[in-house]
Amino acid sequence: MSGAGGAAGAVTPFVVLTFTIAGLVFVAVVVALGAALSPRDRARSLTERGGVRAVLVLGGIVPAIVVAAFFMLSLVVTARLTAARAPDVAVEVVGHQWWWEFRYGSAATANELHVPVGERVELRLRSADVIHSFWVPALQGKTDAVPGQTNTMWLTAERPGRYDGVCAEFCGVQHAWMRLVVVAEPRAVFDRWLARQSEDRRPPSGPAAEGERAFLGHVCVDCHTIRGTAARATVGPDLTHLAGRSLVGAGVLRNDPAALRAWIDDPQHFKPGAFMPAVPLGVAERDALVTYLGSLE
Ligand code: HEC
Ligand SMILES: [Cu+2]
Repeated sequence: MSGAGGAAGAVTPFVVLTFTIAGLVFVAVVVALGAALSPRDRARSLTERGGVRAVLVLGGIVPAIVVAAFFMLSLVVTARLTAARAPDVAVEVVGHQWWWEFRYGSAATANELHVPVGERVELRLRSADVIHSFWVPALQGKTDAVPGQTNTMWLTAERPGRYDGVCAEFCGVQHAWMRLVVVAEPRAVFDRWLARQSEDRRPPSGPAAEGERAFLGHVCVDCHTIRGTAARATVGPDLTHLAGRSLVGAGVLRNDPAALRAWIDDPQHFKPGAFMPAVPLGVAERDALVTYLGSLE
């Protein structure tokens, strides 16, 4: 058991305590059973042995105290999990078949959730299609993203690092490739990242400018947004700062030029059934496109 989040930190000691007390009770019951079965006592009745009082105390009062104590403690732990403290950062999370959209105000990104270390991050979960479930085991329990409703959860990453997450509710053929990563970084790094994400794309030059023309001249523009250009569609991930992400296709590929080329040539090879078609492109055009996408930092 290794938790790295505020929520996991509250639950882990409770789980350990529960198992410890349950273990002690188990041992006590086995010892009492052994004593009750001892042959020299068999001849006498339960009443003669003072058994009625023992049953009342050990079988009634003591368990009542233990259960009541657990109940109180679970209320305290639950209160820690749901404490109505104002969040430091709020992110809108939208589950799509089969990728995650993360919106920070006007900035949008995909599959890579940046958070500042040690701060309380509120996630407002929605779905664009079917039921998904957002789960980053090291940080927090899972919460469903349900169409037509907003579910709220929160998490806090106590240590900087990358924490893997998945969709935990079967949502169609590519459910298994609906992964995500939480990147927890110091506040200053997070602020720089967020400021960058909120900007439009930097106007490209050279082959990248050719790539932008190719992007805008093909159907890419019907599904994707690149802020600062005419591409404003929201069927697929926002690509404005694609080059700053480590994953492509919700974890199916790492983000590098070779992988981007392969993805654009044939997304269906990597994610059969995903809602991005292979778009017929000339080789020069495709390579310019990859250069362009690689420049979108
Ligand atoms: C019919 C809509 C559609 C069209 C057309 C389309 N895409 Fe996509 N694209 C998507 C969807 C949906 C995804 C997410 C796939 C997934 O991960 O399941 C995606 C993913 C991507 C990704 C990976 C983004 C990420 O963060 O994982 C890139 C890069 C991309 N598309 C580029 C392009 C380019 C370039 C074109 C034009 C040649 C294009 N797309 C055409 C819908 C489309
Ligand atoms: Cu899903």
